[in-house]
Amino acid sequence: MVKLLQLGALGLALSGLSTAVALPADATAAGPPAPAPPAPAPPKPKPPTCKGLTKRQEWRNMKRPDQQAYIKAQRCVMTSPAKLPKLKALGAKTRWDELVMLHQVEALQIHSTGTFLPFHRYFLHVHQFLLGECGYKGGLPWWNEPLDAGNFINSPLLDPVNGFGGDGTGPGNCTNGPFAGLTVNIGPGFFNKPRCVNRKINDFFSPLTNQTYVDEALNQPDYASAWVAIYMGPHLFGHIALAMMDGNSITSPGDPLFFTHHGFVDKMWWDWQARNLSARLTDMNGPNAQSPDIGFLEFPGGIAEEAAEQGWGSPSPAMLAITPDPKKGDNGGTETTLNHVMSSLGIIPDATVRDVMDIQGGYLCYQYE
Ligand SMILES: *[C@@H]1O[C@H](CO)[C@@H](O)[C@H](O)[C@H]1NC(C)=O
Ligand SMILES: *[C@@H]1O[C@H](CO)[C@@H](O)[C@H](O)[C@H]1NC(C)=O
Ligand SMILES: *[C@@H]1O[C@H](CO)[C@@H](O)[C@H](O)[C@H]1NC(C)=O
Ligand SMILES: [Cu+2]
Repeated sequence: MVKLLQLGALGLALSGLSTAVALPADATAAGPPAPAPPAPAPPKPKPPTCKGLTKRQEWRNMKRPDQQAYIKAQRCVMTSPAKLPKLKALGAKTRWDELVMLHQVEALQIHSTGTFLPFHRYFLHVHQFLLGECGYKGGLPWWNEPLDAGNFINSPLLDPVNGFGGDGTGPGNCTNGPFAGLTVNIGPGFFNKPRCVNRKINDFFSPLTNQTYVDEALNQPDYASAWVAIYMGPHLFGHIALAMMDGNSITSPGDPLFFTHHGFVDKMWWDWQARNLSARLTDMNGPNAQSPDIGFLEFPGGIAEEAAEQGWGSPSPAMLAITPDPKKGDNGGTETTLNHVMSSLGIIPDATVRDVMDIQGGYLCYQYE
């Protein structure tokens, strides 16, 4: 609880992130009316890059059969055998384990970094690919958390029949519903120990995902401040309020609910981008890997201290051997660029950050509604 209280204090400190919005000086104050400028040539229509857009709907707006089709495919991914020898060698037994292991192996380069948002956008795309292997053709669902802020416990997303199952109970905090009885073999931390799908809802922290905090993130003037505000704001507090997979930062994607939370996170980034698309389709920066002295922004101490304090352990030599170079594409620098290469360890081909900047840019073709 001490740790949670520290994080609560952090939430309060967050308000310091908000930036004063400078109002533009009134440029039309004086002078005679200027002659109307010649009408500019209409912009050339951009050639369409997407043939069709997949709709990502908020879970409760999906039709029942679509919800059930999603849950069925999700269960299929969780029970399909692993395919990739190098991930099997590290302990992945199912296709789902492979996805969770991807997040585990790259954990120290995809959190508290500029790559956080592009990587997790790519990660959702990898998830979509795996659901596709199991026959799912619809869009990924997302969770509009402000609708449930302060009352996650009663969210329709936690329905045991038409949702992801409810709050964890009993030893292990295992959830009921469609994922009860399934095993995740990856985590916690850098360990691999078979566990049930588990979570523990905390409505003391869920208010910190409400619209006030979303707006605060969306009002940031540039990517450098936006990714931090999203990461340390609704993203972090959603995780704390859900405590998915032992509340573990390294392997929380073991709970399928993770992907609805990260749909919400991805939508925040897109909504922020859409406020000034011409500038924000290329606005990218931030470290491409955690600094050893800082580690995860939300925990005190550096990587080594967190490994001990959080009980995460450290990546094994075998894990390190398959960990991608976090500088790949970045000209050997420590800053994330549009050419930064993101890897799914062979589940799908690598992609660059540039590929995922536009959710309708051709590599990705979806919209949020
Ligand atoms: C279940 O969740 C509670 C509250 O977060 C936690 O204290 C407890 O350790 C968890 N139990 C297990 C077995 O994970
Ligand atoms: C969000 O929660 C904070 C308290 O944590 C509260 O002050 C604020 O009014 C809430 N905003 C909304 C839109 O409910
Ligand atoms: C969009 O961003 C550019 C570059 O930062 C800026 O010059 C422009 O004023 C912005 N447009 C709007 C509508 O905010
Ligand atoms: Cu993550």
